[in-house]
Amino acid sequence: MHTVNKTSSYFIELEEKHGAHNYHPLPVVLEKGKGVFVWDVEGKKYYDFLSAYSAVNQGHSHPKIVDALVNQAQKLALTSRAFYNANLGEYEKKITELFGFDKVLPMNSGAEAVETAVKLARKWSYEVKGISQNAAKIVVCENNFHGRTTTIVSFSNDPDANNNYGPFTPGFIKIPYNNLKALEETLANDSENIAAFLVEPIQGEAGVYVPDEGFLKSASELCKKHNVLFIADEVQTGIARTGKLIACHHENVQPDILILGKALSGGMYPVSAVLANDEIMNVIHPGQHGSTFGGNPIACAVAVAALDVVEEEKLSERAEELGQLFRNEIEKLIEKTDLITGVRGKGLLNAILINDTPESKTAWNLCLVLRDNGLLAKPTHGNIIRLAPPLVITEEQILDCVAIIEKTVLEFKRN
Ligand code: IF1
Repeated sequence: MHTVNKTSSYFIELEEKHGAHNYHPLPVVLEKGKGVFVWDVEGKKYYDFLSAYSAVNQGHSHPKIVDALVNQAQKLALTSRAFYNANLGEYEKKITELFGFDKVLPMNSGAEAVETAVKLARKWSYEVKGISQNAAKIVVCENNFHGRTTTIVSFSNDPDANNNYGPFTPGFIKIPYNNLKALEETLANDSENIAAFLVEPIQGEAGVYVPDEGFLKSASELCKKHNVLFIADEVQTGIARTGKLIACHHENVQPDILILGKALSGGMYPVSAVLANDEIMNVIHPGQHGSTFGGNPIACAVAVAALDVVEEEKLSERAEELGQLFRNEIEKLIEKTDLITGVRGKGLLNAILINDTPESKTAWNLCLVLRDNGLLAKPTHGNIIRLAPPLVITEEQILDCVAIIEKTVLEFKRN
């Protein structure tokens, strides 16, 4: 049989020809991962500074999570929720105790969990708060990213995300992010019809935009005052990424509804969750929401292992400490170059701001050279490069990565 020499370009061409063009990946084809490293099909090794958008906080192929996956797959993969299974209850106990809620509703993708939170908040608002039928509104922020479903893109203001996907789901009010005055006015204006405020504690897609200190705390207090649910979308910021188990903990905020995904499984399997206390969660009764795969035995076993790793390896503390170190080192680099104008973030969710127009290709071109120098990262909106390694990275490796970034930046030639 004719053997194909399977190079990167072979795989890229296959995707180009047979896959929908809904992504524009950096040209690198990965086939292996271990801890903070990934390898391409030519065998070149890279530091992963995207971590699958913070899904792989525990590192690639963490042995404990792999074991959980393999063992459970060999035993029982899926029952549906038509029957009980022997993994779900223990997982539910673990996650609710860890995050401090009465109940969890298990789903699969982040977007599904956001949808679940929207449905839950609406139902609560009709049945507990007493909003009249179909009048409930949810306040969201400009430049949000909460996923790709029709309802979620209905309240996006990114034209790529929602152009020509209408008609859209009504019932959302958009206010500027990090703006307490706008929140206060909006709530005061119409508090009897507002069910919830949905917010990312740090806006990831918008370019790792960290709100002012105290914003989350004050926002949650405003919500409480107006009997409005504070919903935190911690799909990207949760599970130790920002130096705390969830980013809300930086301000001692306990959301009314907490949305988790991504690293809840260490990136091993699609596992998402919505957490709330009984007063809210108990509005959902049998048949009123669900998912074939939500809460399946593999998902539960994997998530328990992934959460164990976060605790055992003290990933929150690592993220906090190494994040400080990383930003300090990048600040030193900024002194030596005019290519980077700033670094911002929390824990190990950071971004560097590139000194060029949002339309220029400078950030993309820089990522290509970073790739050549052995570090993978991806630009986000407006010439910003997100830098988010797995949290199992060591201090020595962080410094090695800073050296790669420094070399790349200092040698970089704009074209
Ligand atoms: C893609 C961004 C990150 C999220 C928050 C819900 C979801 C996400 C806060 C939906 C997903 C993703 C999806 C990914 C790119 C990525 C992303 F750049 F688009 F914004 F991480 F920063 N809430 N974020 O960040 O979760 O349904 O995807 O599991 O390729 O679209 P999902």
